[in-house]
Formats: sequence, structure tokens, C-alpha cells
Amino acid sequence: MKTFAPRRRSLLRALACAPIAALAATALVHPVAALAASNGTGDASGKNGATYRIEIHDFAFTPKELTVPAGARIVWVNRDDEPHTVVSAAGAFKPSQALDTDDSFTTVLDKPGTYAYFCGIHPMMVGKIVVR
Ligand SMILES: [Cu+2]
Repeated sequence: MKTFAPRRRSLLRALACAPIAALAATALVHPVAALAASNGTGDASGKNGATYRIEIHDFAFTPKELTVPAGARIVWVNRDDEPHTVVSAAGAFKPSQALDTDDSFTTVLDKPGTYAYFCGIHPMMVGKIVVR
């Protein structure tokens, strides 16, 4: 497990929070366009191979629901000081290992459908990805 001095940790937390709040607000209106633009590597045209980022922060997945084109690469990043995992409710993809602070987990979703997932350590933490 990684450890940071308390001062640096709170700075990291402050830096991480601001853009996520803005992202969550815009995502409610235009999920795909907002996220693709915010992620930098995403493609608002819905082209295959775009990358979408889901932040894990304060025991929640942000955005909690995400719509992506088939073939999208999904990257979860843990911004909490607690470990979290990413587990497909239907076993649609291989579960992550425990993610420490700033660790990430990536999967590619090729088939259209709805992918519910949760944290295996904190099962109340849930999220959903819709692949079109
Ligand atoms: Cu968790």
C-alpha cells in the first residue's frame, strides 16, 4: 500500500475532486460527448477504440453510469486512500485485483449491452456501463 505524507495526500485529494465534480455535472446532460471531451483520448464521434475514464473517489464510481461505443477501452482509477476492486456483476469481464491509491484497471468492452459492476470489497459501490 502506498503512503503519502498527510499534507501531500490532502493536496492530491483537493486536486482530484474539482474536475470530477464538474465532470459529473456535465455528464448528466450529454454523457458520451462530455466524457469523451474530458478524457482527452476519447472520441465524441463514437469511433471504436476510444478510452473512457471512471474515477473511484469517496467510495463511489464517477460517473456512476456511462454510455460508450462498442470497442471502448474503460479505465478505472482509484483516487481513494482505501483499496477498491472492479467486478462485473454478470462475470462479463475478468475482475480487477485490489487497486491501491492511483492504481488503475482497464478492460475493453466489445459487445453492445449493459454491464453492471461493483466493488468486491464494498459491494454497495455500484456502477453501470451501457455499450452501444
Ligand atoms: Cu471499494
